[in-house]
Amino acid sequence: MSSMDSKVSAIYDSIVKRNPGEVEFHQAVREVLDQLDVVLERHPEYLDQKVIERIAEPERMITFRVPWMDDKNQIQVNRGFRVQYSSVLGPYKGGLRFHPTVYSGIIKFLGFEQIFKNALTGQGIGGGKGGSDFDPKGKSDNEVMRFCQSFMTELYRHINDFTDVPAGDIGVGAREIGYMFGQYKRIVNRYEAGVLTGKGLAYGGSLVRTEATGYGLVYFTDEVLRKNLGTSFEGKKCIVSGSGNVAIYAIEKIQELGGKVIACSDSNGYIHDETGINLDTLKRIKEVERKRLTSYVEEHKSAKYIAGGNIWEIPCDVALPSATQNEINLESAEILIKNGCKVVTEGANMPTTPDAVHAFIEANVIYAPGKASNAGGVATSALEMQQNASRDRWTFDYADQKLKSIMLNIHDQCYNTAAEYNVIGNYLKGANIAGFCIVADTMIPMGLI
Ligand code: NDP
Ligand code: 2IT
Repeated sequence: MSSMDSKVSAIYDSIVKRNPGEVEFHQAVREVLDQLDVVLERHPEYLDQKVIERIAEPERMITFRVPWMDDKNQIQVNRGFRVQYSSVLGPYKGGLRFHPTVYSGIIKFLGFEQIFKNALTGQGIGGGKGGSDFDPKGKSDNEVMRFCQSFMTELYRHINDFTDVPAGDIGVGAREIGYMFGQYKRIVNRYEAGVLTGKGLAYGGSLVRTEATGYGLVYFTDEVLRKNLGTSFEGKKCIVSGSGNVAIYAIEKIQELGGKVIACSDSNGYIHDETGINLDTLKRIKEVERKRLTSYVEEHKSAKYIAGGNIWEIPCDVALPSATQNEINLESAEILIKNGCKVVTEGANMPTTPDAVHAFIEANVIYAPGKASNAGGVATSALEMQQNASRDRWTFDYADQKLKSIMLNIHDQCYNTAAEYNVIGNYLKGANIAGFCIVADTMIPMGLI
């Protein structure tokens, strides 16, 4: 499936060799390099200047101990990470993930993708990512606070509003950002609102940041539907996997645009409701009560809960994977194709395995990679930084309009780049080439960095 030429292939092999065992990172690198042959033919300077080798090596990677006391007065030790990947376009920018599966390979895959995603937003933000193998599930509020304080007690020395600006990702929402912001402020004795994004509205947060990734994904998908199929969300059957921040606000916007979301999931199973997911119930269960999806079916008799099942077996028109990496494999892709799915746009980062992506493209299913379609979250984080820097507060509608125009702009960059390389409608190629060229063209004039 690869179109890599021998030079790029040798670069890829050396990246694999110097980052042993980090399979998700290898996968993310390969996705980009697989698209670059045509670009390197036009831009031999990228090879001469060793742009790929330089971009693939993080500027800095920090790993640290996070000791904290649980509610039983037992000491717990977790590992913290921050990869400061590329500051070519601006301060490092990217979320923090708290999940037991976190290790260097996950942080580096996310940080690497973030470079190109952030480039596509056009907002002057570099790429970074961080997190911990801490598992927030089943932890009390006090435990989460103590963990976040300990995490920031080390992280604070590596970040500030001009250097590196973290935000949320899986397991990190407004609650965790609040605890981390409080600890940062206390240590540095500065009310430096722009050091973190995704903050509460009362202390420098931006309206629309909570909704941004999900809304942005749907704005992008709406444009994909219009441009390629001359249609809209009206009457479309949609599946949104996950039931966290991205999924909830993707569902909200799809419903507003007249689509019907018939299923969503968590890591234990999925709910299927042909009458459409009830968003008020879903929000209350997940955001207020912090309960599992099983509670949903207790309240809605039209819905079924399927433990451990495969959500992609349900026939749909549009699939929006919004839970985690590699959640659509080849088998699921083939089922989606067979059932007539027309569009797959990623809310999560790298949710589709490479063979599944290939299957979608071969079957003419329109596929958009997360680095384009889920960029609305980080884009609105950059809008939050802008408000913090100018001590301004925008209305919901103003921030939402900005988000929408950024997503349309990202769409057009991908679409037009694909057209320029004679692969109209190939958002995989369009996004990867457009993102890579922005970083490469900005980096070269800066000399040997
Ligand atoms: P949340 O923590 O709010 O929700 C994550 C959801 O995904 C939950 O439903 C969770 O289920 C499920 N999930 C997480 N890990 C796994 C797993 N290993 N297997 C199966 N299901 C899993 O995170 P977000 O909604 O913020 O993030 C979802 C995706 O979107 C991630 O890929 C993230 O990187 C990406 N993203 C997030 C952005 C943001 O602004 N938040 C921006 C751009 C991308 P359970 O509760 O059972 O764990
Ligand atoms: O993957 C992502 O783009 C995010 N988790 C959001 C990052 C951010 O800085 O808002």
